[in-house]
Amino acid sequence: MTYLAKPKLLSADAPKNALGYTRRDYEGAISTLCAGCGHDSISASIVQACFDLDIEPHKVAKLSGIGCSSKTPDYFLGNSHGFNSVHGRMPSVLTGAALANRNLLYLGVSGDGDSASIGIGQFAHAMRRGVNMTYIVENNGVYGLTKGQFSATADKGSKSKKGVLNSDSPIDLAALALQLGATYVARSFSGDKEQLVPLIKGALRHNGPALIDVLSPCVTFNNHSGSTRSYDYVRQHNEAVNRIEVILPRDPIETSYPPGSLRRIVQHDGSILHLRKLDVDYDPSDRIGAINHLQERQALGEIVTGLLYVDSSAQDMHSHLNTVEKPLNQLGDAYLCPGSKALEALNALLR
Ligand SMILES: Cc1ncc(C[n+]2csc(CCOP(=O)(O)OP(=O)(O)O)c2C)c(N)n1
Ligand code: SF4
Ligand SMILES: [Mg+2]
Repeated sequence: MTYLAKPKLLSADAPKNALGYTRRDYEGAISTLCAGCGHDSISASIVQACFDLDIEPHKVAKLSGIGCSSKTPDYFLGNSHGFNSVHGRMPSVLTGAALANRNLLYLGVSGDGDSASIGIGQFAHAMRRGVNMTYIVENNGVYGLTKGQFSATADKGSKSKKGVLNSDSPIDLAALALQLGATYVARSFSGDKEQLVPLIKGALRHNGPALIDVLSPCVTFNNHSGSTRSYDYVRQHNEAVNRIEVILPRDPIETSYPPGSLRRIVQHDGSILHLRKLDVDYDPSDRIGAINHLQERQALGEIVTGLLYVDSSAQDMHSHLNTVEKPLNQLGDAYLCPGSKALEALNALLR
């Protein structure tokens, strides 16, 4: 039952972060998803990333659409702001919230149906407008909540649980985000926490639209042979281009990677992404190269994961629109009603 809070039984030596919080302080209600659902592992990775980054829970706004994936914000960050919107509409609701108050950290959680089917237009505009958000798609290739119909990310030729072949071409949300102007694009797998947690951390510290497409098997409707979103299939076809480590400005810069295999990227807030290259030719600052790489490898049946693209000097929607720094609900009367003289001058400008 989602309204049942988790019991707060804690061992006295549970690790605490710099704010004095334990991991439990970043958790939410008890999950009602099927046991083994990939989405629960993503929730656990979000909890870990926020704990590690010492994020104040009340500074986070988590928004979602409709679907099993979109239910998950109830299961993490129980002390944060949350809004469960309409199917496919999370990006516009989040954009509005971000425009009204830029002082929160925006986390959008969605499904492949929510983002690539009904919400594809909203997804596209959030990416191209530069909304400063971490956008996580929990991608299982099906509409889990409505019992397993193919979604728009399902591979052509993949088989449903009942043996029906999907005849439509898939939408690759990471490739689309690259084309639309997202400034941090990654792909990962719910079963690879070691890869996913740092990717979420890097996205949360990024200034601009950060998309993480996370392959997240649906154990109930899409985990059979013939599916290209099953645990076995993703494990067998996963080709990571790099592994990242996120170092905050306060942390000592230590790394166990041999220097030749390392690339260092400084984000706008001073955090450092250490990228251990696994594919020597892969360059995560080359947008076109990233698009080509995804398409080439997809044609070979590979699932490319890792940090696919990052623009560390990205500007977000607020700087594009030159918006006011203060949250709108904190603007006083004097600012909002500058008086009749100022209004006359403004009207004169528009005549
Ligand atoms: C406007 C509207 N159309 C259709 C639905 C029915 N519906 C609910 S969830 C869903 C699909 C969810 O799929 P996805 O986003 O992939 O999430 P998953 O359950 O797979 O995590 C659909 C079609 C709805 N709730 N609202
Ligand atoms: S139906 Fe699929 S996506 Fe939904 S909770 Fe169950 S395993 Fe997860
Ligand atoms: Mg889905």
